[in-house]
Amino acid sequence: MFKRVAEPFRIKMVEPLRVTTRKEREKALIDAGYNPFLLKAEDVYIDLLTDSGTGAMSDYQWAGLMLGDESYAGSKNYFHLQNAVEDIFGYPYCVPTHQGRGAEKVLFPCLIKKKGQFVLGNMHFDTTKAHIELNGGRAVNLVTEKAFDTTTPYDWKGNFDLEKLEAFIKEHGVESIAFILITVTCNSSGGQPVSMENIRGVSGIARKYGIRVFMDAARFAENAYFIKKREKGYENKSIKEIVREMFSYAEGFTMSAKKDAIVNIGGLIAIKEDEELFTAVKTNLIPNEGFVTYGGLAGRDMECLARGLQEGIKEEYLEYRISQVAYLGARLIEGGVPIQQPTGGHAVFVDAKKMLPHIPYYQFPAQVLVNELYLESGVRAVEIGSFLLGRDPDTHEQLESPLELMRLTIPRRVYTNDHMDVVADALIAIKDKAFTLKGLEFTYEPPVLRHFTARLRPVQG
Ligand code: P70
Repeated sequence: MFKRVAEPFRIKMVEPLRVTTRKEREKALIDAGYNPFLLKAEDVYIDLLTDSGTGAMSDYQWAGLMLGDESYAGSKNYFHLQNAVEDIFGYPYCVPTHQGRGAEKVLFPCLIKKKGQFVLGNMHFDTTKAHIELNGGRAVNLVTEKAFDTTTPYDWKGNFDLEKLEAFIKEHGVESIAFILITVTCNSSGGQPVSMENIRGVSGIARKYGIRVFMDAARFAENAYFIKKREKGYENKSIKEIVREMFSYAEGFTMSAKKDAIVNIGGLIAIKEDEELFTAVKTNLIPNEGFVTYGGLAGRDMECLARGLQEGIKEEYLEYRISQVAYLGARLIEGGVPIQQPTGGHAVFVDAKKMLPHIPYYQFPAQVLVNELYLESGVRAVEIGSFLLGRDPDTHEQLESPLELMRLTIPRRVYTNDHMDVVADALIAIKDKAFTLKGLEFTYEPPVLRHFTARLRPVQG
């Protein structure tokens, strides 16, 4: 029996949900062109599209909103934020940004010096890849092959393949590499953690060749929790001690604070010791995001963020958080639904290739599953597979993703395990009729980032 962990909070305010009929959902999905990004949120019962900016703030964070110092320059909330960053990560230099991609847009041009330089990652998230490419760089994924075998559990499916990393550096030469970016946890491989040993290994190789290391820190606290639970020698360390060590191996980070810092909007760039780099960041921040002490956020947003960073590393919160995701995973495994194993930090990833083997990648099996889950139960998930991957920029051929996944992304402190049961029951019911489901084809396909606005229909005939 799975041991459920009760919420380490009680509920002070509620937001009613609307339950729709199947008929209403059928109409809503047709109106949305079979693309749940285009649904009205009020037509969704349980929204598992993303864990980004969808968390519930605490009473302490909401109280912080009233303490916003909305001065253009030198807001006291900026200094609270800076103190929190220094306290948790040990980095003295930081600036806020409006969200993660804002941080990427400001930092990356300071690091990519020549056109065509590589940015080596475990697995870059798509906005990250986009900002690398917009700055003339090339994004390279070097995640362990074990990540692509969903049925065999492995504790560290976010790890770099260190042999591949060193081989790549030797083959292409140090000059061709702009920097290394470690994404914790690794979103694209299933919210999977990177071990401390692996982070240390990456940093060792980087030091040997004189390459800089940065972190994509969106889910840093969930990664630290996995290290505490799974890695020998860390069981008695605090989350903060683990975070400190993780970040001691890097020179700086970008962060979408909409995840582990539990705010609805916000991002960060922080730097350990390179004052020259920090000056370049500040210079680039001003025309893009705003002055250095607000970077696209209101004073009140910075206060919530400073408080959220501290709440996000509390162990009793992380234990509840990770165990809720694991609970949904356990229910699905028990019901015979194939998922990426073990479950990750922020989401359960259902293997649609295994569940709908009769639908080829170019008819988007995971998107078919997302749509059927919505019809069955009003739950909205998101496709992470060939639909999201898109076409080869040169040949325009549809690319085949190594994994066809449906991501059930769990917002923080928002839903209960009873909601998780609704999701699990719906998917288990779908499993038995999966063979009747049909693939999808485009009726409208935008040229870039098509998955957000594309329109589809079931294949005809
Ligand atoms: C998600 C969202 C954002 C993200 C990330 C990592 C590791 C940077 C960013 C950018 C985006 C999303 C995807 C599908 C549906 C809705 C939203 N991830 N690095 O859900 O940060 O969004 O703040 O600019 O995961 O995974 P930001």
